Amino acid sequence: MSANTFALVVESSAKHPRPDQQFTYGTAGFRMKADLLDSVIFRVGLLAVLRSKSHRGKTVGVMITASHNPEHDNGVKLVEPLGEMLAQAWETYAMDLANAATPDALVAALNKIIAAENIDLAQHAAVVVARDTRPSGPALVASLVDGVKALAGVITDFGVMTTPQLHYVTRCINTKGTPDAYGEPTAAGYYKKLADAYLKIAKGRKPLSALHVDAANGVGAPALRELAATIGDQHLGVVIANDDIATRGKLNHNCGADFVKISQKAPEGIDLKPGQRWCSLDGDADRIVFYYADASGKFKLLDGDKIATLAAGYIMSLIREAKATHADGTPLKVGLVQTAYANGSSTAYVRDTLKVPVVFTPTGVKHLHHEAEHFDVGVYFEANGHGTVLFSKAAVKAFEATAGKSESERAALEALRTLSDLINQTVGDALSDMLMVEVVLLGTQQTLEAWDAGYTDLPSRQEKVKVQNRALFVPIKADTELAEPAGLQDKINEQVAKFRKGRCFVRPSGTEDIVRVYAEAETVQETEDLAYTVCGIVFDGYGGVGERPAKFKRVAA
Ligand code: G16
Repeated sequence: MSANTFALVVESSAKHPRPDQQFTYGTAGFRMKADLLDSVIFRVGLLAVLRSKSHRGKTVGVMITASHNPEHDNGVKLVEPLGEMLAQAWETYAMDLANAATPDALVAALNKIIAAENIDLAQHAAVVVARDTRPSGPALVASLVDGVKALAGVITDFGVMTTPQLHYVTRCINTKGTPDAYGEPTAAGYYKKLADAYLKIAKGRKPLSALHVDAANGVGAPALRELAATIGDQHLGVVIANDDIATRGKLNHNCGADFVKISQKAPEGIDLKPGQRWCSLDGDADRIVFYYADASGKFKLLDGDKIATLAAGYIMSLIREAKATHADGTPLKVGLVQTAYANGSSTAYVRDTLKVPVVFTPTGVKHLHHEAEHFDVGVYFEANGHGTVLFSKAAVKAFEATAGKSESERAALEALRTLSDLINQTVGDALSDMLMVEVVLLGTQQTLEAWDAGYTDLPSRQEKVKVQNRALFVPIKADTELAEPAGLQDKINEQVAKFRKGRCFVRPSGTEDIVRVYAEAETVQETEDLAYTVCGIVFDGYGGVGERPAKFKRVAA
């Protein structure tokens, strides 16, 4: 393609100069300090147009969010036409565009993608965008619009939405008028779909006590308010805390799902009383964790692993009750997908008690989602509360085709059909997951304590170590080991061997400029010893920067 074809790209890109910085498409897209992102997002606009053209004009989604990260960060991720995360081959293209150092290099990178993907530039292209509540969002949407227009794409701005809502509308737009129509491509359509499904199950059941929701001072607050209003308070009582999206600096600050999971305590400023039911969303409402205080006031966490086991156990019991099978009588394949962060007790419970196969993938819902698609019912959750349950077309067909011989069989089939509408099929969704948990607890009239009693978590600890260059840490074996830096894995193994039920791994974060250290052991003390020893090894020997945290242990030479 001649440079003339890209005259507008070159002209517009001059308004979005690239800082001297290397950009990586990480666990959840590009993510960093918001003031570094202008050029990246302009170029993501170019890429989104090419992705849409490569899908013969289907609409592609772009979400501007840094999710659980601090308010001054922002980020961007691309969404495929059916709502999945961007295909991995295109992540490389995204990086090629973001890192092109000159206008000529940018045009060359565009031409490379066009040739490799055999793209017809005359093809129509459509892009939808939404953003979370970060103050940097509107300017970054403007950068994206410039990029999309520079390649003559059409863009629709959905304003402030949760990340899962953007995934939902993208799928709705692309399936509208087809047998796979997913719903109305609007926020109102999203609330109605979830509310209708929830009410089918909840109506006529004894309501549970109010659910207190920490909305991380993010977009989940207004979204939940809309959803709860659509459902009606006689069927779902919610009390929303941390719903201040107007005051700067509050988003995710000492609150939200990530804070609660990592610090293993309630958000600051809330009064957690025994008998109350609580959950926390993250900044873009794609993660959720639950918690309560036991009779002695002790904080108890129900994380993504607990949500996965609750969902898998419930759906398995419905399938058994409904006697749902494939048309040829073969059983539906139920499976659970976890990452290295899954608590060892949860994996044992799923395998030994629920008798459900478990598969492991590297961190990042994009990996878990694809693995879950191999099952008829694929339950996937990261321990951090990010996940969903996928129903294959064959499973949905089985629920629809099975008549049900008894009242209880028919009720179980109806519940399964309804769950496949209630549970977001595109991506992990805190609001949809919240309703899924409520439905299970309603069905069994379980308290959070009773849910928690299924298995006892091994003590675990997750820490961050700031290093000079996290790219030097190369994870393998679904993040459970490091291939590089040479020798570090042996040092970790040596420490792990000293602890009962010890397990520990180190991996570079794909969303923050740090490496993460995860440890598990028989007791809290042993877990802390293992975690802080490995943190010390990484900090002292592998480029730790800044002040050395006092809790990091030193290993005698
Ligand atoms: C994103 C990903 C998650 C991942 C998390 C942390 O979550 O979608 O799958 O677990 O980042 O990733 P890392 O450990 O690489 O920093 P979110 O909620 O921030 O979009």
